[in-house]
Amino acid sequence: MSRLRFPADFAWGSATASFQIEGGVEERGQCIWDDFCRWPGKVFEGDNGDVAVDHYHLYGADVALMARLGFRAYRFSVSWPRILKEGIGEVNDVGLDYYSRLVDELLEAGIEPYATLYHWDLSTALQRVGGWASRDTASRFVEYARIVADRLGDRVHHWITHNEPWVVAMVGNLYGTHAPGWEDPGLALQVGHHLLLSHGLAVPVIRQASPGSQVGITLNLYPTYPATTSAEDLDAARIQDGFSNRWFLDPVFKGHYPEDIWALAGAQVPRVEQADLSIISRPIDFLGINYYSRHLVASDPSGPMGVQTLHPEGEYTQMDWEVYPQGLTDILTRVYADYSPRAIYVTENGCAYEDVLTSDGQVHDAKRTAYLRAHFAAAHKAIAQGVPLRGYFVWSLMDNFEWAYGYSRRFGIVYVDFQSLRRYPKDSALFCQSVAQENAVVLD
Ligand code: IFM
Repeated sequence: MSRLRFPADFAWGSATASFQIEGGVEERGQCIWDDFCRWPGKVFEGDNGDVAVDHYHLYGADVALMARLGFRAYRFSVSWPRILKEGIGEVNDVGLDYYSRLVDELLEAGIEPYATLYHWDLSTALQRVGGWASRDTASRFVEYARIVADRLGDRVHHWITHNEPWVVAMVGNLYGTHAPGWEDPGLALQVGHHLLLSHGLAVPVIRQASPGSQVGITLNLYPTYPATTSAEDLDAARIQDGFSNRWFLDPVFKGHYPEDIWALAGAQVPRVEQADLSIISRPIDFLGINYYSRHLVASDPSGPMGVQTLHPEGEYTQMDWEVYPQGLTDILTRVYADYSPRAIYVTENGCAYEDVLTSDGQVHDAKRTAYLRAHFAAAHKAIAQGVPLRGYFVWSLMDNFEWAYGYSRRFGIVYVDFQSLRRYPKDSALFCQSVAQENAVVLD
């Protein structure tokens, strides 16, 4: 048995996002996910976020639950259309007050708030005038960021501008399986550029409104491995890595898009104005990494970008994502070696499995516990190799709306009965409690 101790001030937390948990639809403006849920066939069984798990009303009990579970940090997102119903214009004080109360409640419970400003719920009104395809949306985002940071910035000391801009750009505008649902490569790359621009523009504004705070961005990253050591497969891995990882990492940390992928994009490259990349690469305080799985790829001239993604033998979650803890060590060490962020947080990691609630209110989710234990250990390995990893947020605190999968995928360490909305900590929550309390992971 070995016991892996984490650094003294390591932030153990859980993560959520506004649209996925809040509900409270009547007190916010309409967003693109409200629309997407009503687009027939796009979201499992037409599920929607009107009630979600009603965190908007139950946040007090949820914060108390987090405190009981021993978490000292919580990553949540602010819903832009709850602050500005049309994305711009009059401030909805009810919405700002809500987040202010949430933050107070967290601090009283000894939980440090980590606020994400954009986790995918763009106002429908802004989408009607182009959404992220319009450069103007980047400026609107900065106005919104200023309003939130002005109000919460005395108490929130960690800010994340965007969650997974790759997913927003590509899944929403290239694959069409997320809102707004388009399938246009040029549009996707333009959206990605405007997301990055809005990040860079917002960084100094947040710092000004929230002095002394730490500001960063969260990227979903995939360590990418070639199936063989052939030159063709190595090339396929380089391309896949460039598309999934470097396309966002390079602009943020190096001030340019990766040349190889830029060339590959041909006529689809985004319109970039002269100062954009120096704005996008303004120094940040930390990088958030969301890690779920890896890419294993081979060369395939008939595949997209000449790449085929393989499905190796192994263990998979209900999302059909391979369980690959070593990938977390690899992506952390690689990102630190290549980009030297000042600090890194794992801002999301977790898994969906088919959980069963027993008649006595328990969920014995041994697979999730094993998944988390192995990934915590993988993070520890990276710390031992010198990576400045400062915290780890489990996705997710509780079962919630899993985007196109609706309520059919449970990522929570707390089970939610979607009818009664009652919460039941799963065995994995008790495991996380012991890790957070002891600041250590025990391996058999
Ligand atoms: O639920 C999502 C979250 O909103 C963003 N990262 C991945 C999670 C699981 O799919």
